[in-house]
Amino acid sequence: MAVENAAIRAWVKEIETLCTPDQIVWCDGSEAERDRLTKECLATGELIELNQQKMPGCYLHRSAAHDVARTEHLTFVCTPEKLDAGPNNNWMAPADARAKLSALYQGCMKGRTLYVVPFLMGPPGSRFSKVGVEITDSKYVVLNMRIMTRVGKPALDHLGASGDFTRCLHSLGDLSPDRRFICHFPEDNTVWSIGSGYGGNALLGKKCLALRLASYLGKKEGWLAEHMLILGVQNPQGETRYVTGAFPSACGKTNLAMLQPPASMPGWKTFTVGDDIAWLRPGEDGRLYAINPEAGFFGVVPGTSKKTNANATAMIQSNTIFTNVALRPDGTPWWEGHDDPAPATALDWQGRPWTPASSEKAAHPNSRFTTPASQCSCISPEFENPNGVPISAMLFGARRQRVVPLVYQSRSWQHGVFLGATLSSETTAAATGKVGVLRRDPMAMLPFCGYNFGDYWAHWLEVGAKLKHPPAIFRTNWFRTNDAGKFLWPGFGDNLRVIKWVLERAEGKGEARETPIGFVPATNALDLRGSDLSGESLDKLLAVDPADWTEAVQSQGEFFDSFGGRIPKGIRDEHERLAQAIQTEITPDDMRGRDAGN
Ligand code: OXD
Ligand code: MN
Repeated sequence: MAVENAAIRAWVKEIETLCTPDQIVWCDGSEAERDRLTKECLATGELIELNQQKMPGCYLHRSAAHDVARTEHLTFVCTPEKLDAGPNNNWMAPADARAKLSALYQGCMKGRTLYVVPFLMGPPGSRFSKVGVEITDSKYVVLNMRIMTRVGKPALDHLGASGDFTRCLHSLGDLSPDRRFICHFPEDNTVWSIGSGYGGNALLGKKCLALRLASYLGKKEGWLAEHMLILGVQNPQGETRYVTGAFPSACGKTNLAMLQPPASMPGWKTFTVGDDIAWLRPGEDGRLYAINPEAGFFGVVPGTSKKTNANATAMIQSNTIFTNVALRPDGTPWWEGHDDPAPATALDWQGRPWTPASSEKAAHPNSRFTTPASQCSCISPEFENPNGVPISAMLFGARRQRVVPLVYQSRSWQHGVFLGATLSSETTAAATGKVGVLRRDPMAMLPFCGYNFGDYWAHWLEVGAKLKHPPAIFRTNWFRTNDAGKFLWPGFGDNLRVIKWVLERAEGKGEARETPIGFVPATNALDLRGSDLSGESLDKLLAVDPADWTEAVQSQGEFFDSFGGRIPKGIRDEHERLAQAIQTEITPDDMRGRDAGN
């Protein structure tokens, strides 16, 4: 493909000199290119063909055993001033990062092919959309980028002769975690990644461009880049409203984005606009509009079944790349939580013989599917709308066994930003490190915000001030457990019951009771017709315990203190207000027998 853009050509020349590949291939996004690369990957073993009769166009990739998740400790934001990256990011001085990584890139593509992948994030012709160009030496990355972004002509047409694109340099290097770095240079609109082939580290349009660099660009240009799904919900009267939801990785965003209404809610329909990332801008009518910058889904496989996500189950039967799932003797994939029972024998995610008696899991807990959005039967008719969809409500959700009720509403935009800023969640397998540890994850953006959280919250407040009709903001928690450790809320399709109340509240309807933390559904306000939830479980799900919240307030304060003077006053005010509201509720009996801190 002849790329005429002089800035792209000059940059490719520069990287060619640094990485010294044997050859350069310019990717055009064509079907012929996909077929050629797939054949090459089958020959090298980068892909394994799955049963083409049962699952046409599906392939399996097995990654290196130590390259299976995002590596947050090896991810850096390289701003000239450390404080601008904030305590929420690892930081390296730009010159040091360039020197360190240049030494690793030096000659790293010798014997390899350098692929140039121009890609568009967002619908063609949209003022939201941004162009990136990824240089990579991984065919697997090229094949995944073709699913996750709009590759080739749409990107080059959008860019024209401009040099305003994100320069995304990726090499597998030697795949060693000792020589693995994912460095972001916000001031140069550049990402340098080396040493990993894992999605979040290597498909640079996703977390690197569409969240870390885009959040920084959004701050400069007056918009927001968020780790949010976008869901359209149509009520039985035929009216469609849009909701976004920020949840940490592997907390069910893809399932919620493809939610199937329960049989006991006839007439309701849902439409997926996005499952992971939203770019949001104030519209001329004073509402907030969102697009999904991606073109595909990179979803967590384990747990995906007809019961948890029938839409995803159907969509991954063809044209899907599976990474690190198990392989059954008939050439079809299998994973924990699959509709079929465990096979008598299989190969596990590393290609080793596996039986149900094996002590290890067959599929890696962070195994993934990559599937084009066009295969999703509930994809929204607005998916390609260049103007985006107007957002009525925003959810901030997390995985909390205790303390946080099923749902509650903020009193205002500022209070809603505070609810997002104080989000905390138990960790999952989407990043390396211990699973199940409680950590603060503001707006589910801890691994993805490309600058200081203090400045980011101030920016949220500024965006809100521009909105005449801001979305209503809620916190949700599908993961509260009973004393036996069992989930109290059924989740999945039943989450629509919560969203129904959310949309009622967004329109000034729906019954609520005010508590120190915000508005919780009043008794009988949630539509539970046809659900077998007991009254006792509902009470537990909606309980607000002042003693628990006294501890939470203290831990929030400690967290905010770590940002020093960069915390906006509005957020401090909300914290102070919560502390006082809890204080007036608490009795000495509530605190008896508790440790301070949380
Ligand atoms: C993802 C993640 O892959 O959040 O979406 O890790
Ligand atoms: Mn994500």
